[in-house]
Amino acid sequence: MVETHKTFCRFCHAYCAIEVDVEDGKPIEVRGDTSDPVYGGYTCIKGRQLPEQYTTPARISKSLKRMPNGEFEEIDTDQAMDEIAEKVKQLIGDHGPRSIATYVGSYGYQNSAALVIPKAWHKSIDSPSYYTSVTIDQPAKRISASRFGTWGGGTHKFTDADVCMMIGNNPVVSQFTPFGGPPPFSPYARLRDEMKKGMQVIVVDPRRTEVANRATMHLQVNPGEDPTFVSGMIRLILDEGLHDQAFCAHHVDGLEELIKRVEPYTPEYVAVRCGIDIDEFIEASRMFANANSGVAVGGTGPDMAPHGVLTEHLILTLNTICGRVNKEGEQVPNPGMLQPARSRHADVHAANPEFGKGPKSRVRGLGEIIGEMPTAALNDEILIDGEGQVKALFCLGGNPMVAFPDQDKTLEAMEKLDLLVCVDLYKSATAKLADYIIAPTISLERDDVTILTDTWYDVPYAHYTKAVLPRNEQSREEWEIYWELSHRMGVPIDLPGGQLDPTTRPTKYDVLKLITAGSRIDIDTMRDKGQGHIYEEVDVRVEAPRDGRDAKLLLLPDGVAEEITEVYNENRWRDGKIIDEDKAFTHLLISRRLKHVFNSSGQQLSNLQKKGTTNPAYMHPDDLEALGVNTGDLIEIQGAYGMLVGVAEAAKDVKPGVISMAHAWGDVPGNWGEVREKGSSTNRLIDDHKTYDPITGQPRMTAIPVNVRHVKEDAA
Ligand SMILES: Nc1nc2c(c(=O)[nH]1)N[C@H]1C(S)=C(S)[C@@H](COP(=O)(O)OP(=O)(O)OC[C@H]3O[C@@H](n4cnc5c(=O)[nH]c(N)nc54)[C@H](O)[C@@H]3O)O[C@H]1N2
Ligand SMILES: Nc1nc2c(c(=O)[nH]1)N[C@H]1C(S)=C(S)[C@@H](COP(=O)(O)OP(=O)(O)OC[C@H]3O[C@@H](n4cnc5c(=O)[nH]c(N)nc54)[C@H](O)[C@@H]3O)O[C@H]1N2
Ligand code: SF4
Ligand SMILES: [Mo]
Repeated sequence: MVETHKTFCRFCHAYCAIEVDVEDGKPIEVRGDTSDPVYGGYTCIKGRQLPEQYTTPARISKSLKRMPNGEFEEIDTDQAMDEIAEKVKQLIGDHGPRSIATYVGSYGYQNSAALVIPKAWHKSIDSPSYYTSVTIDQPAKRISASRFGTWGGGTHKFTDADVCMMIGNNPVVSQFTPFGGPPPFSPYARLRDEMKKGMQVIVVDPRRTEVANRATMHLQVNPGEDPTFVSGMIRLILDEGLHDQAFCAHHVDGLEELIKRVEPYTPEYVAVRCGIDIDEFIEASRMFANANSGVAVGGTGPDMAPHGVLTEHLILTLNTICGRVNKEGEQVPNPGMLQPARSRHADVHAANPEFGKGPKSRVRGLGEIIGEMPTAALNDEILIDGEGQVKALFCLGGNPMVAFPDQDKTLEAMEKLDLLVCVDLYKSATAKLADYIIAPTISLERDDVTILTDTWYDVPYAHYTKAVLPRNEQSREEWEIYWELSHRMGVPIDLPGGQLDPTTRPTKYDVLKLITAGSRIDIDTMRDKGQGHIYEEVDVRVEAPRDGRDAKLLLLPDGVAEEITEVYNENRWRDGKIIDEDKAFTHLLISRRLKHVFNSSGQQLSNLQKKGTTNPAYMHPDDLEALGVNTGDLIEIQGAYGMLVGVAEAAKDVKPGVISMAHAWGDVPGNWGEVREKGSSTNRLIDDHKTYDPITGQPRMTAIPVNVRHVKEDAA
């Protein structure tokens, strides 16, 4: 008997509405749910592999404990949690609560309680050592918005806009767009539909990406030059008076000084430095400014490059001076279904920087940002002995060994821990080093609700899914580890709707109810719908400004003016070579995503392996020819801090002088010989203490200067 269930896919954060056929308790097929009012039946190749994810023998379905001989043995999960809780108590007694750390990785984001419960538990035990992948991703967005101030009415949405400019963002592959870009599903169809209605799309990327191929204009910039590009655009728009002068007159602060600061960024200067055609730059600037609606968005490209926080600030500035906000009387397309209802006004919420306060890191002058500790400092917090040292790490659906900057240092750190607990579906590069691997309750076995994507939709949509399959009794959800600890240690977990009962195991529904207490639409209503739904009755309009609210959007908060000038004064080039740490380099290695995997997830599944088992080093054919390298040859990529071996692949879409390579491949260091089967970690090239953002600590993770050399096969 085949039963069909409606749910949503949680292989990635796009949360596509799907139907799953279940036969004899096992998932056998996944299809897009054509009845869903937002997703309309879209799926990708990864989501369609959920049945194999459930049945693959590679899956960890029983918890494992590392024995003194180094081998893993199965352990009953309650027994494992008893032992882990004892160890945590002992470490807190000996070294204080800060010694207990959590890192929530990308699979924590697919569980709608995993970003809330661990954080609440950390607060309860008074341990600031709470880390997530966001701080090695795009923390620049929240940091820059927090010191800029926010417009009460929100910014323009994608649908029906006249223009969309994507800077280092490739949603056709990544399904990820920050606010104002195409919503995270069916991105190609969304672009096509809007372009048919007249939207002009500008893509700024060193690679002619899948989204660039469909765009009105593609500016193939040099990597790492985004602050120059956006400064130049701001200059041109202000110079030609194309900005929204009425909006600026009332709501921004620092315009005059900004005009002076961006003055040197002439079109001539920008075109040379970014390696683009001057006329195209001018045309794109006017195209963006002359539109009535639509915003510029940045993806991981600019955010991972040097000055990522500045670039995001400049993008906010660009959108703001062009007045791309919802004004009084206009509709707020999606005010968020899973958060408390609040009115929206045509005024500014004053800047309130989410950094520079709270606990401090022990290294590089860093400290808490956006309410968590910076992940780029976690290795050092483990490695540096003394007061405040991290001794235990809970790693929830993350893979530090391939995702953290500086792979050798990460290995040293993971090995130094007194306790490493991974909640992982596979024996990943990191889980292999763990003391315990706890079997995770996988998506189809869980209730979840669209909290993560709540404000990503252009319409008031939400989806609550019940578990499709019964849960594997030995498994635990990512958040549930903390309930287990709370239960054994008597630590309360306080949530918006009240305390989580430490005595009786709560259901996921109980937990979600407490997390979403007071939300605009109750989760019971969502659950009763049985599928995703647009809440048409939610119609929020931007109201008149409130009396006495005269805060401004800050175009030049502390340090920004100086940084704009600092970028201008930088000179990274000498004799046609890029200089890094006094050495000369020929190429810049940039980050990217691959359609058939989600970071390191998916590399284990047979249909996805057919699409490739390595992360090729994509280079322009002319560059390969100059090096005497053919597609499929091994190349050595050497940076100032490390080296990796990759498999070369010719790609005309990559700008000459650039290598485009995905991260989160490879294994623990020393996997040279297996590069064709496992790929290589680009984090071998990234150091965490030389080129990093002073606020977020995020190292340079793209635009990395490197040299390339052909490796003769028998030498590998
Ligand atoms: N050089 C470089 N480094 C980068 C980046 C880059 O572009 N360049 N990108 C950064 C970014 S944006 C991010 S988000 C991070 C990602 O960093 P991480 O989140 O640390 O890395 P992932 O590979 O996504 O780890 C996901 C883990 O979840 C496991 N998993 C798979 N399915 C399940 C499941 O159902 N449940 C559980 N519990 N686990 C599961 C996988 O086996 C894997 O070990 O990497 C960052 N690092
Ligand atoms: N299929 C798939 N989807 C994913 C993931 C995956 O691994 N696979 N990972 C997920 C994660 S963790 C995240 S954070 C999101 C990220 O989502 P996106 O930010 O859209 O990530 P990418 O697709 O890598 O697009 C980044 C683009 O930046 C360009 N770029 C690199 N360096 C520079 C630069 O210096 N300047 C400019 N202007 N551009 C540059 C690259 O060529 C690339 O096209 O994707 C998510 N979605
Ligand atoms: S884009 Fe693919 S992997 Fe992501 S949620 Fe949709 S079907 Fe799943
Ligand atoms: Mo990410």
